[in-house]
Amino acid sequence: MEIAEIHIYQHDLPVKNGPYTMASSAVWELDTTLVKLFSDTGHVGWGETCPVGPTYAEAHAGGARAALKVLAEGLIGTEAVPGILHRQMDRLLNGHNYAKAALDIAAHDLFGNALGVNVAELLGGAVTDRVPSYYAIGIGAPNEIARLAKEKLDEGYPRLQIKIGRRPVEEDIETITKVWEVIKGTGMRLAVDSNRGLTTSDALRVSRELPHVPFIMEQPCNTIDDLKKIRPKMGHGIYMDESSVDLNTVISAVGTGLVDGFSMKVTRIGGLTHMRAFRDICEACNLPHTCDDSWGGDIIAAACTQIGSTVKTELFEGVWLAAPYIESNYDPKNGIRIEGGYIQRPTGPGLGVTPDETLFGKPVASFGS
Ligand code: 0XW
Ligand code: MG
Repeated sequence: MEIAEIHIYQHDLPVKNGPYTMASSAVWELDTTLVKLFSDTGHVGWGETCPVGPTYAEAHAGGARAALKVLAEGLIGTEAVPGILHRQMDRLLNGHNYAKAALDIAAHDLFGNALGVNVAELLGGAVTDRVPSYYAIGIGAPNEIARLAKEKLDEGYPRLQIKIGRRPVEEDIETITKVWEVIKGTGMRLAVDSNRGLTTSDALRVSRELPHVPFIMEQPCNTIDDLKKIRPKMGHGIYMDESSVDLNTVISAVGTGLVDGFSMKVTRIGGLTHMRAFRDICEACNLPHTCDDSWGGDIIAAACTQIGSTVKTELFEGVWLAAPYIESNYDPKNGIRIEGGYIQRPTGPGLGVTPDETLFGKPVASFGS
């Protein structure tokens, strides 16, 4: 079974009740890229990649499409099997994991569709069809963030992430304190994410002033060297997010004991092939992690949900989806939704979702047709 056609689409995703705010950016509308693969056997697979603006990571929407065009030309005639496709992509282009991820996700969807098998089964098998999610609250005034924390607790979310950074650190400390007053004793887990936005001294201060609050600090500072500096003095666990750009970095961070877990993005690491290896490295070393992406519609959401469903329960920190910030689904029937803080996993073949492609208009580029 070979890849016969590749089509690339662009689609805008406005942020519901925007903007979505982080230390690194505030975003009102996201520019997503979809790819559709056709095999010579007539099977179809969809992939997607959607950087959350141009400053969150070393990734941007135009860059994804430019890289996809370089890749697509050389992939026509390649075996439509995820592992083989990945090696061929690496022969054609160095790096650009977030673009390769869209094709890797599409290859999993296509392969699953061709075999009549769900992607979670291709990835080793789901441990649950009710996949835990977590909610991320953007940067805001302490009282407002505490109010939203209560709302998300009442909705049933098992975990909460709050954003801090790039403002007086006293306001961050007050925010965490007020959120803890709301969720203390409820069992809701807490992540404090500064999206690279704290200095090393402010990261240490947040930890030092709140020894009684059991949160993990996600990507407190900008670089791996910063994390190395604060690591021995921190009273709280550190999870790596933006700095974990590939499997080599993950292996090194795990091997040197630099972090206690990861907030991992499927597209940053290169798609489901690498995400599966990442999951297995974490399981071997008993490290917790999430399965997320930075943004995206139903295709990304389904990819995160399928791999998330395969993670060992005790190590799983949940799937973050942009769904609460998006007006509607690509797939009106089986589209991914969060209800009561959990996601019902689609169990049909492939990713289990079928987008209404009229939403995407004409492809911006086509290869092999
Ligand atoms: C909360 N997220 C998973 C979604 C945003 O794009 C950022 C990200 C994070 O944890 O940094
Ligand atoms: Mg993060």
